[in-house]
Amino acid sequence: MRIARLYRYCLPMDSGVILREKKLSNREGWIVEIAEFGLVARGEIAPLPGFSQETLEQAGIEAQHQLELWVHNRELDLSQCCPSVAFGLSMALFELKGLLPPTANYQAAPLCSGDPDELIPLLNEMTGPKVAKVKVGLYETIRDGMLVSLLLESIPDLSLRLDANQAWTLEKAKSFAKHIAPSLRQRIAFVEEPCSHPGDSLSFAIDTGIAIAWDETLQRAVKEPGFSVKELTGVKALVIKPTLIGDVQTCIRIVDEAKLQGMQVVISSSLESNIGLTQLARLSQWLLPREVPGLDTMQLFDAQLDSAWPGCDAEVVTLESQDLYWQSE
Ligand code: OSB
Ligand code: MG
Repeated sequence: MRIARLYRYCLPMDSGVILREKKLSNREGWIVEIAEFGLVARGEIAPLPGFSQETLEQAGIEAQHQLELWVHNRELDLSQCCPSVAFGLSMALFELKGLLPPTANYQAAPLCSGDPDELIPLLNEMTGPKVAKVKVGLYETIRDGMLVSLLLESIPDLSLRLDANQAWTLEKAKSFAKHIAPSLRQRIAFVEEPCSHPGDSLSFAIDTGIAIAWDETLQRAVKEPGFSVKELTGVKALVIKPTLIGDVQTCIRIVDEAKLQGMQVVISSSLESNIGLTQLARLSQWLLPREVPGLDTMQLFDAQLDSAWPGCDAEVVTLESQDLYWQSE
């Protein structure tokens, strides 16, 4: 017999500058729990305000509907679901079928929101590849340029992933590049989405020799019928945020196609709770064992569900303390 439950969680957090326009003080989402043959699996469905098109309520209704089909042994068509629901349900099903290997990659690229005094000691302690992520495009390009140059100059084996979230015009992006000495530019692993128009981002990469990555552009492209990674050439890397992309199978296809194109792929967080984040760490270890994932977002949370994320001392609350919204008969 199949059993399903849907919890609605609410965890205090401070998203800070990570979400530019829409600061969050609580993260809300759904945890699905499915059970069959004495095995239990979970998945997280957490549309991200300002990024997901679906609302929390819409996602919950859709998830409940799919779970009702599942408990009645009906075939699910996750390709018809919104991305967060497709991701959470497919993760739970993968886990239940034993298809998601247990080993996780908890190594994360530390996320810096502007203060180098915080980041430098942290980076000096890092073992393994020294890679960090810095949000740019929030302030003047000269300030971003100085911060990036300072970090690269103080830590010679550091490489940086920068993320502008489409904040720059081509002109601004080039003005940022002017503040980075050419000898430092190859240690910028990539700039995610430098410009509001993808074409301008490609021009920036060609003109400055600084590599770029797609994040928002990939999210938009996968929604097009007949999407293929081949359409996205000209970038060094793809950032996959599964909650914003869709089911696990689609994420696997993107990884496979990107590898064929010689592109780097980074699995990244959409501010899921530690439950979803741990599954992303497992997905990254499974599909991209040599890649540092972009999962340094538990630091923004003031509480976590059921168990602790490595190194995170936020209060642990039980899943049962959250709202059990629906369960199967
Ligand atoms: O801009 O990449 C982003 C998290 C939520 C929404 C958008 C973004 C992010 C992150 C996640 O930056 C952390 C990472 O990618 O390392
Ligand atoms: Mg990004």
